[in-house]
Amino acid sequence: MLIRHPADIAPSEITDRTLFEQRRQWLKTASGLLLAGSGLLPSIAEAALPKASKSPLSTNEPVNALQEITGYNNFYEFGTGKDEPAQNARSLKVRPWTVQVSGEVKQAKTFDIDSLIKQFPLEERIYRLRCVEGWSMVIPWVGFPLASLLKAVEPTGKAKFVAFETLNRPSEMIGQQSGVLDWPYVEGLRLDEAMHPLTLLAVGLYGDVLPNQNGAPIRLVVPWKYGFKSIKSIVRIRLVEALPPTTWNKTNPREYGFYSNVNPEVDHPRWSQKTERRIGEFSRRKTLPFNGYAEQVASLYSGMDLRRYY
Ligand SMILES: Nc1nc2c(c(=O)[nH]1)N[C@H]1C(S)=C(S)[C@@H](COP(=O)(O)O)O[C@H]1N2
Ligand SMILES: [Mo]
Repeated sequence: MLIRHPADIAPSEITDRTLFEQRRQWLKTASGLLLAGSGLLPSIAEAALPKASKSPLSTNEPVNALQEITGYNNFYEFGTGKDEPAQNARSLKVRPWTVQVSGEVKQAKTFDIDSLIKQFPLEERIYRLRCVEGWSMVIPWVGFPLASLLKAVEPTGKAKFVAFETLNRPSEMIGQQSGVLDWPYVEGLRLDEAMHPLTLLAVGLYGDVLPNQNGAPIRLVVPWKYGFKSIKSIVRIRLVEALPPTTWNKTNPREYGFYSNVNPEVDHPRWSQKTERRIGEFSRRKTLPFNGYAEQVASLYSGMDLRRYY
């Protein structure tokens, strides 16, 4: 179900947010802490995020319900079924966690996730997410621009692309015990795409820490590209000179290119991309060029043949 809300109320402030607050409050009580200490509850109380400011880059479309966002996922490290990540990702340990940023930079750094969350001011960004399979959601992310992190390591003049890597830990990521994809999952962006103000590193959603199935503790969100570009549970980011390999392009190059900008004019070889189903809705809606972000990002691709560079 979609939650309807007046444009002036952030969706994270209603309904599901109230549940989060209640859970947090309850964890602060003696019995709550006792249970949390016994490992019977997730450690939400310790892991709460600093306050996020509201971003003007948000869409004012109604957001999807928390249960939809956390119950219908693509995260092949935890199985290929939409409901499998919610079950299987519980085993993922997201602390300690570091993100190594290296390559063509003046200041290679390894960031501890908790200091990273404190270092960069958090924003709430409500974005549309369009999966290449033909469904979409509206998700209230919490995060900071990838550009902030990249500026902190000072890319050299040789840096042209950014390569991302997901954790490789088959003991906790049971999907990695199968050969359904080449592990670890890798993705990439051109440097100007990576530096674009819309490109987000998300550390939360609905005002709280990222659920494991959504890519905890830190994942990329590139709202004008098909969902698979938004790589989850990132441990490594490298600035590189040459176009980096990407998981879905390696798996099926005819169907998945490097750019993967949302484009209703370019059909997937096995289906049309002209329409999509917003999760929670019955009838399909039109897919917009660049997922509705054309005004902000189309200029990144001026002069490029987007049929060739799909
Ligand atoms: N590491 C990793 N990242 C991934 C995926 C995956 O299987 N593994 N699936 C992608 C796909 S196809 C989509 S549509 C989005 C889904 O994000 P969500 O589950 O948070 O909605 O994550 C992307 N990131
Ligand atoms: Mo997807």
